[in-house]
Parts: sequence; structure tokens; C-alpha cells
Amino acid sequence: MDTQTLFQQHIDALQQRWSDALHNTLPDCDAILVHSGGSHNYYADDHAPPFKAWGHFLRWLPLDRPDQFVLFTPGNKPRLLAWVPSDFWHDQTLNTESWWADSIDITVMENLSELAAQLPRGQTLAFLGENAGLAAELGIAADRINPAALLSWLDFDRAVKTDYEISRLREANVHALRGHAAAEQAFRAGGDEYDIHQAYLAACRVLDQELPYSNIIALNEKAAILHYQNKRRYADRASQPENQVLLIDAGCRAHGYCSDITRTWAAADAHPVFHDLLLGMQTLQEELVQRVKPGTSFVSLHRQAHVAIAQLLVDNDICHGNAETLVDNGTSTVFFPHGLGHLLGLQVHDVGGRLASRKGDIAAPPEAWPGLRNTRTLDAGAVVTIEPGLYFIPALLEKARGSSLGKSINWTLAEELMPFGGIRIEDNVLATSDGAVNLTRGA
Ligand SMILES: [Mn+2]
Repeated sequence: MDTQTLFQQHIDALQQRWSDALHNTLPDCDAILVHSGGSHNYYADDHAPPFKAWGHFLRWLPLDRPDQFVLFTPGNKPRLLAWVPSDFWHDQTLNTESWWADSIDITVMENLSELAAQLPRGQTLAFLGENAGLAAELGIAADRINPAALLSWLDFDRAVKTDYEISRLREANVHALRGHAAAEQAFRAGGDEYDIHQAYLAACRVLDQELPYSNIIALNEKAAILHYQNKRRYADRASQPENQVLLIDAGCRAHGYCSDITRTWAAADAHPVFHDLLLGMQTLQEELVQRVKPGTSFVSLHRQAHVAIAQLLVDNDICHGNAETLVDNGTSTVFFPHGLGHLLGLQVHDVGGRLASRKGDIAAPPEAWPGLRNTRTLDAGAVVTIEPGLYFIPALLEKARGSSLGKSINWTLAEELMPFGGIRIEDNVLATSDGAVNLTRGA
């Protein structure tokens, strides 16, 4: 199906879903005004960080710029109220493409002060977005500005993707995999973290600021830092340590939709146990991916990941004992201290991961794993990441060594493996009634 048709179907589905949300949460409201967000300068500066439009705005149309508005009225074509200032400092061209713009009524405003006059008279509006002050100036009542009930409903609903959204997520995977292939090559060729990062950007033909999140490009022991942010560069190649391991966590965006992919590569002469762990992690990751389907409890899947990782640690003589016991007493968490994954969409960590219902009930993560971002039972159409990890994190290992957990760890081997950092393997997976669809491997 062509993108234009997919997009029109997406808009039709959003009309239905947002009408239901409005009728169920704010029956006295006639329409919703959604703000893309504002651009904010750094403190006491006249420069701003790159702008990213808010997810609930981007879901209506792929226009990533500040101070744009969507007016949703049940039964009507959605309206874009586009602020296009007269400005000779920047390119203010409003880039509309017919495949999406044909589904939207577009009104261009040269000044933001024209917004009030564009809104329907005699109607009661709700406002969604960061600028509550602007909403108040427009005469919107405080209890209709970001109403919690409406937001919970819409956040919960974001988990289930339309066919258009799935096509964009696939596209974001296709783009990112080009970068991952180039990054692996740069790693094998002896590049440093900076070189690998640049190889990724060039292969994807993107700017840093266009990435869904800042690339994690971690060589050797840095692979043990979950959100490692540096890109080490060596002016003098002779001083650069040999590349043993690359952990790269990097995605792309397609019309706002994100991919989030992690790969771990090891040099042929890396520690043989590290190679065995890498193979074991690849196998268990693929098995977990297959279990993504409607009705799957993500909390239960997260526990299954822990048991599989604990078994891998036992099989490789890094831990002693029974896998279930190692999970229950917290030993597996020393090696796998983050969640198995999260919802994915217009935000990398998409909204609603801990919502148990449209009504806003919260499903808290288990006490042992407070960082788990997704506690939902998966619906058909949900897209999640599956990203088990196994790391040798000095701070966590040291803490374990001083506690009762330390007795079940083979310290000689753990110390030998520390310079190799760790492993994470992450794919983006769609739950369907026919089972799991791996958007990354299938891309
Ligand atoms: Mn992720």
C-alpha cells in the first residue's frame, strides 16, 4: 500500500481513537488543540538545543518544528495551524508533502497572535502541550489544559500502532541498519569511537541532532557503561588500545518514528568466554523476541530474561548455583541491571509503558527491578524493544563482592572479563496475533 493511503488510514484511525478519548474523558469538550512545543534557549544564552516536536503532535503529522498547532474536532478533517514567521535569519519554509498534507487542512499564520482568531467560536477546547500560559491566554480553562484523564487515555493508546506507524518504524530500522553495518566495518578496521560514530552518521546520511538519541559507541571496557556518552578519539593511533569489543546502541528516525538497535561485536582474539557469552546472548535474545505476542506480560518476559542470563552465567562458570536462585537473590541483576525493553514509537522510550488501563491505573514495576520501563501486558500492534544485557560493571561487582552475593561469583573469571565491558543485543519487535514480527531482523 502506498504511503499516502496508509497515512489517510492512520488519520481515520486517530480520528476514531481521539473521539473516543474525548467523549470518555471530557464529554463537555468539543475539540482539542495540540501544541508541538516551544524552542528554549540555554540559560542566559541566545542559543537553543535542537528542537523535537512532542509525540502527541507528531502523531498527527510529520512536522518537526516549534509552535505549530493541530486542531482536532471529532468528525472534521484535522487542521494544522502553522506559525510561519517572517524571518530572514532562518529558513522558515513550511515543508509540506502531499502524501500527508492532503489529509490535513492547513492554515498559515505569520504571527502567533492570529491563533485565537483561528479557533472555532463558541466551542469548548482542551489544550495539550507544554505551554500552559499560552493556553490560558486563549481562554482555555485550567482543568482543560493537559487533563490527566485525557493524557492517560492517549498515552495508553499510543502503544498500539497503525499500519502507517509500523511502516515508519520499519523504515527507521532500515536506515539504522545501514549505519550499524558501517560501524561494524569501522570497528574491524581499527577506528576509534569517534570514527565509528562518524561512519554511522555518514552511512545513515543524518546529522547528530536528527538521531532519536545520542549514539552509544562504546569500545572495550566502556561497553559496561549503560548510557556511555563519550566518543573517544586518538590523534596518535599508536596510543589507541586495540579494539576488542564494540557495543553500539544507535537508531534513526523516520517521520518522527524511532528505531533503537544495539549490537555487540568482538574481535577474533577477544576472550574465548566472552565469545561464548556473545553467542549465548544472541540465542536467548532471539528466543525472547519470539515470545512477544498479544497477552504476553512484559514483567514475566523480563523475569524469563533474567533466568536465561543466570543460566548462561552458570554454564560459563561465571556464577555457581541454580539459575532461579541467582535471580531471586539478586545475583543476575548485578550482571543485567536494566529492563528488558520498553515501548517504542514517536519517543524512544514511548509513553504509557506503566499504564495498566486507559483510565490511568499504574502497574508499578516489581520491587526488585524498579527500572523496568514497560510493565504492560502486550496488545496486538504494540512495538517494544527486546534488549537483554550482560555486563561486567566494576561498581556493581565490587558491591556484590562485599555482600553475600559474592560467594556465588567466580572472581578470577569476572576480573578477566571486565576489560571486555559487556554485551547488549536489541531489536524492535511488533506483537501480532500471528506472533512476533522482528522489525529489525526483517528490515
Ligand atoms: Mn532501548
